[in-house]
Amino acid sequence: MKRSHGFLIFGLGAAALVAAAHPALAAEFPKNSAGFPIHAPRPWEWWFQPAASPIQKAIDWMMQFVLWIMFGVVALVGVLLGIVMVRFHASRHPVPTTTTHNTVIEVLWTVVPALLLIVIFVPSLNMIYQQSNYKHRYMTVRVIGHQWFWEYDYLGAKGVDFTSYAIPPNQLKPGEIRQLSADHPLVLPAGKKVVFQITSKDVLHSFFIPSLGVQRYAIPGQIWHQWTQIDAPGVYYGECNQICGMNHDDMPIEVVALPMKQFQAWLAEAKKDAAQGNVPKVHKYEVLAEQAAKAKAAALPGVTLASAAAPPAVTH
Ligand SMILES: [Cu+2]
Repeated sequence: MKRSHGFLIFGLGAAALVAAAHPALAAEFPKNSAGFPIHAPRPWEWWFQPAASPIQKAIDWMMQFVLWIMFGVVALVGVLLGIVMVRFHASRHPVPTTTTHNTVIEVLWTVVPALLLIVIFVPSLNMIYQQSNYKHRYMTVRVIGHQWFWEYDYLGAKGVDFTSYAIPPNQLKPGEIRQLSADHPLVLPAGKKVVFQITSKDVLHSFFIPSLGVQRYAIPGQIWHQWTQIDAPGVYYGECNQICGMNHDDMPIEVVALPMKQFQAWLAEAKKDAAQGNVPKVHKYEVLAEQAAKAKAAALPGVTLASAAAPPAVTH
């Protein structure tokens, strides 16, 4: 008995430490040259990446909620097993009882697990509804999987449709991440609801951005939806997580979330580029961010990005 108590206390202590360390670990992010936090996976990270969207926060909460219930169940069963092994060991309890039924216990072990399932089912169903609510979107991006790159088509922004390839390891510049940085990142506004229309041109892919709570199969001939709303400006990473052929690992997803004004400026530039038949220039958002910072520092109203802002791309 004493021993199982010891294990229980140790387990509770370890779990409490992990729970306490989790927000502390999430507190700081390295910054890129434009001053945006980089939300990338880190060595020895063994929890989810810090949540950066309402859906991912809900997923994170749900995971911990179910984890604690599971922890309670495992601890209870472990303690009961311990009691049985110690107290009813053949040496201490040579004559077994002939008990076969106990109504109270039988009712309990039916009702309690059923209640636990209901307690898990209700928030889980709620989350499914939340995830499939595409109303009040700000914009829609069609995401198309290809062997082996992504294509992003900004619906409602004429011609803004570009491909996004992994940067080969020998061409990485400082601050870029191997197998995660892309040549043309998906640029989105922070704080706005964005809906992805996800499909594929060839085989099954999967559009997966863990910190934003986005994961959907990209299926040829079908369009599946998923939405996100990025909490704050930053760079977020994901990858195709459906084995899709030889270069499956060359399908990273890099999302750059910009403050609204910078996003509008970027979109205006991207539209201009598209009208000339060019893809949006590589990492132009960094240039824009630097311009914005300079303009702010110099307090020159003529140089602010607002002047370049275009009406938002709203589609339904
Ligand atoms: Cu793929």
